Amino acid sequence: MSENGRKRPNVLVTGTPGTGKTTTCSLLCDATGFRHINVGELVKQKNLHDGWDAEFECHIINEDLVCDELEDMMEEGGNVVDHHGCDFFPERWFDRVVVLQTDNSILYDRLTSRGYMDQKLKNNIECEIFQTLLEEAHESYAEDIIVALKSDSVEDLSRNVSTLDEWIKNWVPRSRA
Ligand code: DAT
Repeated sequence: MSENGRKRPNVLVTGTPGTGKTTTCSLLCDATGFRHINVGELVKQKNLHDGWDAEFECHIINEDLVCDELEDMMEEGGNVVDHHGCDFFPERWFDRVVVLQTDNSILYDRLTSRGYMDQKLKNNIECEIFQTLLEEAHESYAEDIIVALKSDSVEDLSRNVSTLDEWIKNWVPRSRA
């Protein structure tokens, strides 16, 4: 059991690129006043990486540097963390892990309009087909804190934000062990 003394919860929003993490997190943070931590942006801003991966066309994240950077904020609580991976964060950081999922044809259109092509497009579509992030979440966090939410439409988006907003408002801090 978590021995954390946070007064506000931390939520992780994960999923394949294009499933709507950043959009969902922004709206959720507008509604709750929580801090939106976009890990990809943070890595770029603070140089928390070990260079550029030409094959996958992304920065090679230095996971230790990211965790060091976030530790104090996570201890405080009140964070919504937005990232397309979830297996390198300490398990104790999160009270809720949300995996966004999108229908493949919808995701395909979102990623192509973002300019993804060839291998990068294929890798991301496969990531969604194989439910890679859901599996990663199940391997990394307790079953009862994980929730998979469909993110195909604007209706899904607003429902997901309301559901998470409601969950945050009803969250009760755990007492220290
Ligand atoms: P991610 O942060 O997972 O990469 P995003 O929030 O940048 O995704 O969203 C990608 C694009 O899709 C962006 O143009 C907004 C749109 N979008 C996201 N979620 C959506 C939803 N549930 N319904 C319709 N459009 C959505």
